[in-house]
Amino acid sequence: MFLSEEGLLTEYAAPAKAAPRAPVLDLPLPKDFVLGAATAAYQIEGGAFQDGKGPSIWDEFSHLEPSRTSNENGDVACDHYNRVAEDVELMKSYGLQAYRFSICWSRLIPLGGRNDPINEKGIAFYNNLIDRLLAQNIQPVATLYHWDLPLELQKRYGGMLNTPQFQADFVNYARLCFSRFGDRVKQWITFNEPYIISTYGFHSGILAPGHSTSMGNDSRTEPFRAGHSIILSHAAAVKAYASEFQLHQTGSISIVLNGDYYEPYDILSEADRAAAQRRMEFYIGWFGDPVYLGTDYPACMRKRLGSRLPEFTAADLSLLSETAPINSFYGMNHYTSQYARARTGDPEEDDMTGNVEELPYDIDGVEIGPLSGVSWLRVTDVQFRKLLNWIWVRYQRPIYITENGCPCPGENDMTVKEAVNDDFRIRYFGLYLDAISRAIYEDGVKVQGYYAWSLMDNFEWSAGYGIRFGITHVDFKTLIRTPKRSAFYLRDTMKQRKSKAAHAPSMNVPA
Ligand code: GBH
Repeated sequence: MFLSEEGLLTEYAAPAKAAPRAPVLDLPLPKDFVLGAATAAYQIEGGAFQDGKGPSIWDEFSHLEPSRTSNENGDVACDHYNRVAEDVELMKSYGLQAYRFSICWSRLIPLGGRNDPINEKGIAFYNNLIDRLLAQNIQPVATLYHWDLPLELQKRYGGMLNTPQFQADFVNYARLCFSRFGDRVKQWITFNEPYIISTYGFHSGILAPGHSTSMGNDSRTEPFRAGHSIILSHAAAVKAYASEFQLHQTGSISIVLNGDYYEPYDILSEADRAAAQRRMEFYIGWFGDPVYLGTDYPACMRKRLGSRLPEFTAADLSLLSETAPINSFYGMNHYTSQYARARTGDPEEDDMTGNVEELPYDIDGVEIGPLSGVSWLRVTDVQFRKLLNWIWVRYQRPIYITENGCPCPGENDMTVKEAVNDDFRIRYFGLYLDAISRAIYEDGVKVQGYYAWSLMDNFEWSAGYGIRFGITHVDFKTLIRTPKRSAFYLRDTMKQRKSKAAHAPSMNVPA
């Protein structure tokens, strides 16, 4: 076991060097474990100019010249906006019990702000989706913000760079969603992946609004300002939900954090072991500590970032500590893991990592896992189990896996016939579900659901349509949907795993 910089006991098992990958065992899962699939509005809906929708920062970003999204955009995407009935039928055939989607803010409030008009046609679209889901007994899980800020708010006051304005507008939008959909939506997620929003939106500039030092922005401070706005807007929305809606609507609310697990590059190096812990605190603790513990940013961030990191006022801290316990689950997006190596020398002036180098192999050159169809994603199911433990120990909340999945190697160059035989993805799902089973039954971690990313191939942000995460193949010329075998694997393995659960050792949940 290791101590992090501020002395928190954080690591459970000794890091394993790339062990040979085990076969999928279809290990048991609890009877009430929830199988779902996930999507995001801009990635699937299309209908970008339909029925009074206002533009979002993604409508602008995906039309920039030269293109920053692989010469593609989400104007049509999967045309889900016009194909809801068909898509809900697909979900039904996959035996899904939950569907996680995101709401496009600028469909409901085209200009986005608290004094701007509401677009009833946008509300009607989500009402129809929700009602169709419930008619098939599929639980709607709604994310309020999956990256598509109303463009007007970016222009009006800089969006997330203006904390009080953004917070007020976000809470107004959240209230609208709770009041219109909360009679039927019982699991709410405020923000998807604040780390990615902050770092990719305001540091590397790979995602909208595309700020970076090379574009003339201040990437030393902007990511942390954006993150600060997200945390405080989340907390204010949670407070609004708890005080105005939760009593009669009886739903739950939380945030979704993503993050890799980091193994030390050199297990024998104390500096690398500390670097691995620090990297996770800079990634996950940045948001997890204020949101779930109701405390300040991790001590290692305060120490290393100095004035780059905004301060919470006394009122902010009391809002955070008041709302922390209301976040009744931990929403985890997780795909892969890496090795962390302590950098020597001073960090870059806009460092986001705690001065840590990230690598796919360790000191012996052993790769952390097999490469999928995208360069940043390797199959690392062993580390997934470790991350589940890390989160459970630190935040003590039941976990929902709100996204997990991968593209198969070479998938985008395949014919439909080849693509539906997605053995690589099936194996990935199988191993990651086995890891969940071990975390539950061997480690005592509470994991309550698994939402595969993604229901269908879709607009993969800066990568355009070339990277396919779907359990459904989408032909982007004809928009024809074809189920991949992994969709039925998920349905069937879930049944099998749950029937084994009766014989599984009882859950040993630590106090
Ligand atoms: C999730 O982000 C998103 O929530 C979802 O919308 C997305 O479709 C899904 O993952 C699959 O990517 O191009 O090498 O710079 C996961 C975090 C952040 C991981 C951006 C990939 C790009 C790496 N992602 N990152 S790179």
